Amino acid sequence: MNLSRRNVLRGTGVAVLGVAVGGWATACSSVVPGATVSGGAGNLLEIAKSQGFLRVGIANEPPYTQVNTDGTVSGCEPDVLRAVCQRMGIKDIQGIITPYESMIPGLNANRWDVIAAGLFMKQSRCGQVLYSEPVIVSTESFATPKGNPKGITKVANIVADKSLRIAVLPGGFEEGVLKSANVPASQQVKVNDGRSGIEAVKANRADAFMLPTLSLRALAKNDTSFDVTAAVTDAPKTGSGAAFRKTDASFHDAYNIALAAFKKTSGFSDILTKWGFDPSAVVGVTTEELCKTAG
Ligand code: 6CS
Repeated sequence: MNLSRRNVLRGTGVAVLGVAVGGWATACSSVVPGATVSGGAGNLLEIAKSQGFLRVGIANEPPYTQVNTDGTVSGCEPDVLRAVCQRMGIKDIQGIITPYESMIPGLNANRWDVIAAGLFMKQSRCGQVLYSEPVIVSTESFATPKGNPKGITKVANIVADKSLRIAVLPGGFEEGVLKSANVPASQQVKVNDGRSGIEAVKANRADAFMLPTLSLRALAKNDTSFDVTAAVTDAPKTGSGAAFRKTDASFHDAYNIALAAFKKTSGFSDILTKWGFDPSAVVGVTTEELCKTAG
């Protein structure tokens, strides 16, 4: 099987495993041949080295993750993961696209062996996986109709006006922010991805769509029909890194050592800058700090 960077599979919220066919997966019930299904036996590094790839749970939400039309996996987090894996003797990564809410369950069910998707750190997630040290720090924003007619710039606006409807991804960090602010489900419009969130605003099914600032700006590059607010000041700082199973602590520790060395190279700052992230923003930020975020 061609394990070039063209291998991308599509996972869903259910136990879907695919056979990589050098591009988009076709769902089937069998385990993917050559999958690093380490089974949590703690030997992930050996398996990944011998098979030449690590299976990674991703979304497709530039600039955090991006699946190109030729099937290559990119985006800030997969590019950093690939570079660090190569420093560890693992040739490449194989992406499986899955919703954010399925990333941790899929990891712990051995459908993939790492998450590198901008799955922002917070208490509930940090309790279920082992996050590497952070790779990116970023912010949240709202997409609104042109001119932001309802003046939505903060979570507090949504709390104060019960008529406002906010689109969010199910199980996403933004849903957790609204939940922490006691915004009822009746004010939340669940959408599957960035594009459908924008469509919900354009169709007036939502008054705004909450997503990371850089993701909304990426969507706005191809669609000038909506506005993107400045960073939401009453949402927590978001940050993420690779996430591993708790049973892969030895891989996690080795990854952190390789990541720390990579962060000192221009290769790290080049990747972040290429995708629009500020490499200096993550300096001094720790997983311990980001895992204190409520939710
Ligand atoms: O961590 C999350 O759940 C959020 N992360 C990104 C990169 N996009 C939306 C998602 O809700």
